[in-house]
Amino acid sequence: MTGEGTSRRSFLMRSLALGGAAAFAGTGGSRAAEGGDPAITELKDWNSYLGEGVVARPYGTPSSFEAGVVRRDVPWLTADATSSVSFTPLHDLDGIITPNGLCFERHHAGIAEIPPDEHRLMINGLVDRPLVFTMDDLKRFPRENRVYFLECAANSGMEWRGAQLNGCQFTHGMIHCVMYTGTPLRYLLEEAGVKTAGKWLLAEGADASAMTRSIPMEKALDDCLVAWKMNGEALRPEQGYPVRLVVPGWEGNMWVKWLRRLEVGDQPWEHREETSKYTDLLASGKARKFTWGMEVKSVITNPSPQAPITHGKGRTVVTGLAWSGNGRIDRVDVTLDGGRNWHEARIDGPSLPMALHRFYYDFEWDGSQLLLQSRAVDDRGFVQPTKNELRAARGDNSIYHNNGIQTWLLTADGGLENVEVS
Ligand SMILES: Nc1nc2c(c(=O)[nH]1)N[C@H]1C(S)=C(S)[C@@H](COP(=O)(O)O)O[C@H]1N2
Ligand SMILES: [Mo]
Repeated sequence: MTGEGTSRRSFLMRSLALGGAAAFAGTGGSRAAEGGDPAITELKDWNSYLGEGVVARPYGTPSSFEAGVVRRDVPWLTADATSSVSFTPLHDLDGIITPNGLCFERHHAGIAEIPPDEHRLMINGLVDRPLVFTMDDLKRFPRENRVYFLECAANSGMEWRGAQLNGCQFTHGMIHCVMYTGTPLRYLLEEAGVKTAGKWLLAEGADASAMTRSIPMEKALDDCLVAWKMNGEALRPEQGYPVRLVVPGWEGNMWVKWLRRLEVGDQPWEHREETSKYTDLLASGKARKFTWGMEVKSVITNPSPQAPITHGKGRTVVTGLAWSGNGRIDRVDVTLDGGRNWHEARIDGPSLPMALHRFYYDFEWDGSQLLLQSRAVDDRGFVQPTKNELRAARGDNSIYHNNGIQTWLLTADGGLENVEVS
């Protein structure tokens, strides 16, 4: 086909042009050593033994050399580990999908271990037919596959008043992004028949915290999923096995895990998680409530305090993540000088609404001290604010919904520190 030939040729031309433009001087790889590099010339163990056979590892795990790539907690943040949080190691990951074993966890009463046969999901309240579903029942509804980020509203909460935690795992790691498989919540509600007065939904978990949140009916009927798979396999116990609610673009607290009950009502329930918690205390003493949407945000994941530059000056890759509960990310800019000059970063990989986006900025580091920041713009035109802009609008009592611009100080030795530029 001529069309194909032409497009392939023009692709080649394009990549050649890009290659030219992106050529770096004296970087990337070293010259072949005179006497030969022992890493190449010497016979290694692994060249000479027969390795483990298939199914030696029936469920595969990462290489032992990757043992440092793990969730971490900040012990002083919470009184104990059962009502606590662990953080995704964002600085060790690439692309937009979080591996299941590395998704941050937020539990109010630890991890519930539920045998799927014994699990039930009930719909009651203002419905024509109260219903109970087994897991088998749920799997007979039409399924959808969707990639979404889940961000806890408290992500970056410790950073409201100033730079505090040293690493993007801790400042921004209450987020993950996986592909969910499940059935639209709408189908289950249609089966039960929501009465005209039914304007709100209460979602309740089966864990010991019996966590509940009120969700407006428009959102429930729009894009929420009742999901039982993440990244193709069953939900992990940490993420709500056997079934959780997916509330795209909205704060993580509403994504009820171990979902056991959906009650239809005519008004919100005003439970703990939407009054005493997950409300934003303003300088006036009034609190904003029902601040569901997660606003446009980004962070540079590499380099960062846990991932310093070890290669010295020259060719350097800056990468990070951007996301918005409003939709897609249109643009990410990176600055090396604390916001004086901005450069458009390259977004690579899928650009999906309410999912993480991966960006890159390639540059030649001259070894000098820099102030690195990223700033995202979403497809609704929202621009990520500075932390000062955020504090001017909301005061400094808040914990939740900090989407301010993050700054890393890069020093001449390649190390990085969490700082603020005011
Ligand atoms: N049943 C139940 N659902 C829950 C929670 C919980 O403790 N119990 N924690 C909530 C909070 S505050 C967040 S941020 C997300 C965290 O989801 P994850 O553990 O999959 O990261 O789950 C939400 N759903
Ligand atoms: Mo949360």
